[in-house]
Amino acid sequence: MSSLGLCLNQLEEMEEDAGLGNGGLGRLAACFLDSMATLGLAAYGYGIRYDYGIFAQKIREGYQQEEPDLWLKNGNPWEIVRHEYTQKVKFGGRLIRHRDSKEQVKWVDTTDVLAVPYDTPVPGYKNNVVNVVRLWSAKAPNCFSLEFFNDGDYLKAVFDRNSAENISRVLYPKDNMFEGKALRLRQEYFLVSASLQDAIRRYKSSQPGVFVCKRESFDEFPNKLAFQLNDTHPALAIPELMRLLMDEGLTWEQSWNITCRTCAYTNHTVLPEALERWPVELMEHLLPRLLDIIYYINHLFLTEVRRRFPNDEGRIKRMSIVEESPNKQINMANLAIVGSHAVNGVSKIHSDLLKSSVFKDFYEMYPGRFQNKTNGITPRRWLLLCNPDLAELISYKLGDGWIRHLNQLKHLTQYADDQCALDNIMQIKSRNKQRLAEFVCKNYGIIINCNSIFDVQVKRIHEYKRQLLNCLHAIVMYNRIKQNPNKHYVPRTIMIGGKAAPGYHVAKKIIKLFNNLARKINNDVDVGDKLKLVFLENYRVTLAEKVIPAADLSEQISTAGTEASGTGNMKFMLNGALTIGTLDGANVEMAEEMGEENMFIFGLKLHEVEELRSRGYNPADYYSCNDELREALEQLRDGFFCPECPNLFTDIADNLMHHDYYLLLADFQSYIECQERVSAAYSDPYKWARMCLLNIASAGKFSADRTIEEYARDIWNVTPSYDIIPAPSEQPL
Ligand code: NBG
Repeated sequence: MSSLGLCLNQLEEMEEDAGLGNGGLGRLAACFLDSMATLGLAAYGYGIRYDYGIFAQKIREGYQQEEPDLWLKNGNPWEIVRHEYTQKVKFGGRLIRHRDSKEQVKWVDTTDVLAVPYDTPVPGYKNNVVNVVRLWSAKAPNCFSLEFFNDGDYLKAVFDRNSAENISRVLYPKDNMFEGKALRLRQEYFLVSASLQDAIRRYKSSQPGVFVCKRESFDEFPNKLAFQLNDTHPALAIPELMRLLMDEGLTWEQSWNITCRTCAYTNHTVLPEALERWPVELMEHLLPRLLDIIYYINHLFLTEVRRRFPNDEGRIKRMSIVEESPNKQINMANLAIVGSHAVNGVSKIHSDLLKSSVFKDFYEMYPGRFQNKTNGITPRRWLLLCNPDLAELISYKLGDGWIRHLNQLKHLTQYADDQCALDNIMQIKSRNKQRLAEFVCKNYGIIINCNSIFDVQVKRIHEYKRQLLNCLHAIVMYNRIKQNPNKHYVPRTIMIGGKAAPGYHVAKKIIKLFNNLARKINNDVDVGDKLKLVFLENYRVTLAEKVIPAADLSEQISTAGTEASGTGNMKFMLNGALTIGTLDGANVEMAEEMGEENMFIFGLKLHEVEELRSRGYNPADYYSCNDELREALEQLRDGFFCPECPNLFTDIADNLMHHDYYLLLADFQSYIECQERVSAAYSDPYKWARMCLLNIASAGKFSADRTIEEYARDIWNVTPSYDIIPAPSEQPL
């Protein structure tokens, strides 16, 4: 590289992120791939090779604008196309039944699309294991639109190929939100059908590179394979596996037995607007054979429910896979539960909530099916790679065993009162902060005070995550400084980063609001460097790697009961940032690990949220007796932060004052007081440093290696191995 005059670091900066997911869900899968390879598990990650990943976010005049993410424009040296494993995926068509058989149904006159796999290696950590992530790209077969060829309309036939190839064109940019678009359903089926056919092909050949079929019997299938459904997006795997097995000649009963023993479902949200419900009409049109199978699964299932719970039609209605009103829809979560042998949530509180509310009926019917698997993150990317100085310090103190066995971090507690170790940690933090400050100055032209608290909230913009509560705190700080400019304040830099779904107007307005607050506050001479606001444009993995190691304070402030787990929370903890948070998602278990005295906890607890809502929540109760809250809301309402368009934020204020579904006003006072405790703690550098160290020392549980060990033991029935296998160069020929 250097002989070519190229600098490796510069080249690394130029490389595009593979932004093939929206937020925590896809990123979790990426961490799991790293852990599965490191634990020596033979695992494949299947997905779609989108031409366009998550959009690039530009901020213009404070507003988010989306630009297409053509991540493949300069080529992608890490992948290799495997034409030899191309699969055919069917759409549309009609069914021909053989008498009344549920097994022998022909799906004919389909429009077929080819799925072409591209493989990217996933190396384990220094163990010579390399797994693959296999992403499917859609391609029209040569015979596509044959009728037009016959009509002689050659050009139309060629242009029409787009409709097939559009399947892998673009990632739907909504996080935690369902949108019932036909193309999205086609994407989900495309992924599922190609991946299952690929797995069945591999099962049958049972020897790498051998194409002739060796295994005839499917008896061993559930012992050799496990399909872990990452939310319901691939839940069509259940009827599709049924279809493929019956087409192989198995009976319904044999196929159902294999399907349920092979599939398991992870739920990642309880937000009702995120739960997938596909219109029956759409399925009938696109996937008639699958709908047929779903109907029969539902028929057998409801028969069983009726037998177990006689005369309980309410229960039947709630549990049915096919919902009748308002429109006929397929409830994908119900389908996923019925067709799986294990169902899990992603943190303790979330898994309990599944059992007590969303899936209560299913829990009563199948109590043994429900589990918890608390999320984790890979310590290789989220410490070793992104914070090399801290990694080196830890290895210097403890050796490098922590890289594979993150629980060893607990031995850091012996340094909790070691001034020298605490100084080292804070020096590393300080250098990381300086690097981030340089980045912020270079990219946004804002000069920030490196002695201020770096107070960071980076995640998708969503009302339930309450970036608005953070904004209210910024307004309160500002008003206090203005009222009393000469008082001493612990300086802060509040940074928010994250993308809003392009059609989510409220989320987009929250971005605009924060940018307007920044404009006003950052240019006020009374404020100076006591308070600065920075919006981190185009938040993505590569930016997270710069921001997280430099953070002092991590904002995890969702309404209790809404964030399934969170994984950003764990990344901050591992890098020695302290958390201000509610008892929601994995925050609960973080507090358990480090002790509540090492975290800034505020706000309503889950049972209090439930009580308040059932009592009837009235936001006016809160602002009428809170002067600072009322002042902030009035400023939003009357255009104080937007003189050029004074009504811009009126709807935000009105919504908070009259509806406030996520209870920001109820948690406001508790949040402000908690932020005061943060500032006080930061003024005591020794205390703060000690808390940072104890955060790092307690982060062991949140290794994705621990999570994967639990999946392996409790769901997949496989045994991890920390063996180092011989490198290719060491293997006998
Ligand atoms: C998200 C949750 C997060 C959780 C990740 C990974 C969806 C549907 N859910 O709280 O909102 O950390 O999944 O489990 O994207």
